[in-house]
Amino acid sequence: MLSLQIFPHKGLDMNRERIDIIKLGGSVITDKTSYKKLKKNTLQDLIRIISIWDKKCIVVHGAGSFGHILAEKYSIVSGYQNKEQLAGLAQIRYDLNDLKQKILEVFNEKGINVLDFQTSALAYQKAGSADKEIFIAPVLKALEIGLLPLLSGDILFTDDESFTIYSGDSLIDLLAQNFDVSRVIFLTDVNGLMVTDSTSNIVKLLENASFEEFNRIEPADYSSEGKADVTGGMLGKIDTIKAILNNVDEIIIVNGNYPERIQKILDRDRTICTVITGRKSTKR
Ligand code: IP8
Repeated sequence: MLSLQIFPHKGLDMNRERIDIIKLGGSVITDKTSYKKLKKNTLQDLIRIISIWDKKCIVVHGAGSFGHILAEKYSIVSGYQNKEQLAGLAQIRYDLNDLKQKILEVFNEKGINVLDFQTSALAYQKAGSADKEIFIAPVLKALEIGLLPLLSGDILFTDDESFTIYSGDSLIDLLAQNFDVSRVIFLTDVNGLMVTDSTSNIVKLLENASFEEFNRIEPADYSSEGKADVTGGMLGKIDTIKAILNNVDEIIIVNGNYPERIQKILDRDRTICTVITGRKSTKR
């Protein structure tokens, strides 16, 4: 008779190579005002550049109009309230798969060995805890053997509310706690973080900030475009960025509609973007 044995994880190298995490923002790869509208050309441009990235990386994509529109309609962020929400939940998961499939297709066209993971199948939130648990070993192993892991924001199951929205940004925070991450690059539809100068009241691009400087800036100082987004848009990013900064060298926020800027970041050249130095950086 065949007997099954459970082996401890072999080959999970704790002194592993440092990685970058790239977030394909939902607002840059989809038209957020139009249900399930993909910006195919932009997606192709971005993946063309990612396919020549000089380092091991994980790609996380946002949901854009494949997730946020129905998430708002069915109040997914509030957790389980009524059974009508289940139709919304199932449809959003279906739509997210659809978006992921479209992204995978473009990676495949570029000959990249990309492998997708369903975030909600790897992560869970236990009762009475704000922290999420993630089963990281499969992602780690995929990276180790040379695959490019692709994950996304998702609807996560929880003990307390049954389910909740889990943004790709929060997922990146969790990944940064578990991997040795050098840079996190947010590809968005804005040039970076806009801040309002408290004396002149002029809104300008924040080009560089240290971890300490970034923590001193009050949320009210950030300029917001006021776009509807169940995970809070750019303003909602701020706290997550502060958390991620604890575990990475650098966070870069760059406009994904300008592929040449991303190319410059890849080449470590200066370009229009926001660069925030993390707590772990040796460059400080
Ligand atoms: O677009 C949200 O992820 P995000 C996930 O990264 C859903 O904020 C399902 C709306």
